[in-house]
Amino acid sequence: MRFTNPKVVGWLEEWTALMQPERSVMVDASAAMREQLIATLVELGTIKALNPQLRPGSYLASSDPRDVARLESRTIICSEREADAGPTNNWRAPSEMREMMRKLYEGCMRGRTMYIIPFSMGEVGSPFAIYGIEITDSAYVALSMLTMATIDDRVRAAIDADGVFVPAVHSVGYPLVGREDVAWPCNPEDTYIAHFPETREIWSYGSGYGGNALLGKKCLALRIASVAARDEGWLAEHMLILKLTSPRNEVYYVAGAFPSACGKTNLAMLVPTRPGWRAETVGDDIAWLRRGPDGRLWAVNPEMGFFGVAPGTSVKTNPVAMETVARNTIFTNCALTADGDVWWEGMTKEPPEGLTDWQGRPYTGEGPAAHPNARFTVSIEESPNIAPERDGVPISAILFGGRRSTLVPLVTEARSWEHGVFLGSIMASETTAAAEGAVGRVRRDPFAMLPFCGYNMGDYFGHWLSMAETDPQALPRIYLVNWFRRGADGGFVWPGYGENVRVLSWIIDRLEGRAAGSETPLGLIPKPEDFEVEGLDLSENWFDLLFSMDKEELIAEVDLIREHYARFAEHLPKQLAAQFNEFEESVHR
Ligand code: GTP
Ligand code: SPV
Ligand code: MN
Repeated sequence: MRFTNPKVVGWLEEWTALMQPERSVMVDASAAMREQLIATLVELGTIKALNPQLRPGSYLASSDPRDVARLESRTIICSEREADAGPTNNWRAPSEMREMMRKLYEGCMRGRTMYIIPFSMGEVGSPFAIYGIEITDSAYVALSMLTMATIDDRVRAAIDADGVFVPAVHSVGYPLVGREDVAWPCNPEDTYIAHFPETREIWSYGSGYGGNALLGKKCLALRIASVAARDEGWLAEHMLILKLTSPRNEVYYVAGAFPSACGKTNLAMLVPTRPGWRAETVGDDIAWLRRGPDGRLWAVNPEMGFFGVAPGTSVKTNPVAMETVARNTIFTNCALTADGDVWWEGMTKEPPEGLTDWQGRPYTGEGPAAHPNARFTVSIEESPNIAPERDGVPISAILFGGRRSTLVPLVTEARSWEHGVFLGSIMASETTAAAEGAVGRVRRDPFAMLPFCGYNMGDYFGHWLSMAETDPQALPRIYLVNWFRRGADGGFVWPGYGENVRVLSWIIDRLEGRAAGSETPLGLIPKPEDFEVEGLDLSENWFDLLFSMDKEELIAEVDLIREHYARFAEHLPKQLAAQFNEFEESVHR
């Protein structure tokens, strides 16, 4: 089961010579491979088996406390020209970056096993699949990739046949020279996650965590794929995909771009509270979208697993996720209960007695017991509610959402594709624990792609606009949503989760021409009589709390958007400058 293609063999030899692993292992999808990886990780202390009575087939991984989230400051787009990385990405010249990182990689796998992981993002054999080979010295990464990507012998054979793959190099950057291994080796001082968009390569060093290390996910399926999508006329997006069946038995597919830890997994696993509605998950993090022969935008989820946020997940908020992670799940940085199960903030109202926190210390009640970015890694096959459609679904509506305590209404409808692109381009959201840095600071995160766009974001806006050059009426309608408005008491006004079906219900009514709306500077909002709130515990002035826009704040927003747009200089499409002028006028009207 080794490679024979000279291109693949040559690449593997080059990196083996540079990184000098003690041995190498070809990763396959066999049960024996999984068991071997688990045994290795248990022995090292990276993961602990959970109580098989409570959480069969499941493990808890504890990371180094310095390696708990994506590192945006260390994520770099190494395009030949700086302008092609754009104003929102870190940029380094490829030759300079290669030279610097080659030094880091030299001997970095000494004393270690190099895992060779041929994988596919997307269905094997589909023209839309992208194949890659990740080489890594982390058994945790290898085990996680087995869940998140498609790994089987057809992928290896296809790569061996034509030598076409995205080379993805990963090392934790902790060679075993004159020292013993540790439970979570990493190298925070020298961490870099580098992308070479022109040659479609990924070089990652120093972190073993999620998006920094599982290179099929953010690095390939978003950053590299977004560049391929630009060149080939499709879209690679940070989006969930939901299948929704209405009480009239009409089926709709909805995609939604929300920034990290802003509700994609939860909406993808929606359990509707309104009678007659049914929801199923197609994808929870990444969508690849293309125009079909019918002109519609068709979406696939290129992933095979969920790497989801644990805190806030409970039987009440997300029963589908709770059922999905009931077995065969790797948890990372959750708290451990006295009886050998996991716990996190929000799972139950009160933490159980005898808890061990995510860093392995007896929990004293101070600070969170689970890390705020604690996650579960689980196959989509464990979900009780996965939609059978894997090879593309036609999207009827696209949602752009974020965390905004104020200003942005619960839902608005864009007036056109172009206006929708404007709304996507001005999205902002309060930062979360999914990346390093302060939490709760409002920042512009266009299309929820700020950390994931592999090229100039201004050009990316233009690429979105270009989708409407042909057959614009076949494209999905675009909506802005915000589940996170806060009231005077600081709490969320909107109950969210399963109740979000009420927003989807209004959206479907709009698509079917059954509901009217009122114009606002941010698009059309519902008429109160068209928006179903029966059975909700809302105050008398619910409509204002959820939908009103403060004029002063809108005026301030105009200035913030002007600053945001100024960054893109000549890369800002003219249509968006025009949209901005219209927005400004409507605010002052
Ligand atoms: P990434 O995996 O980081 O890309 O995040 P995501 O967008 O999939 O976020 P996820 O659905 O995991 O939600 C993150 C946090 O937001 C969790 O703590 C959820 O409980 C919380 N959340 C999700 N949906 C809602 C909602 O409708 N209302 C409220 N109040 N919180 C929500
Ligand atoms: C995100 O941060 O958007 C994630 C988690 O989905 S990670 O894979 O770590 O990027
Ligand atoms: Mn994500």
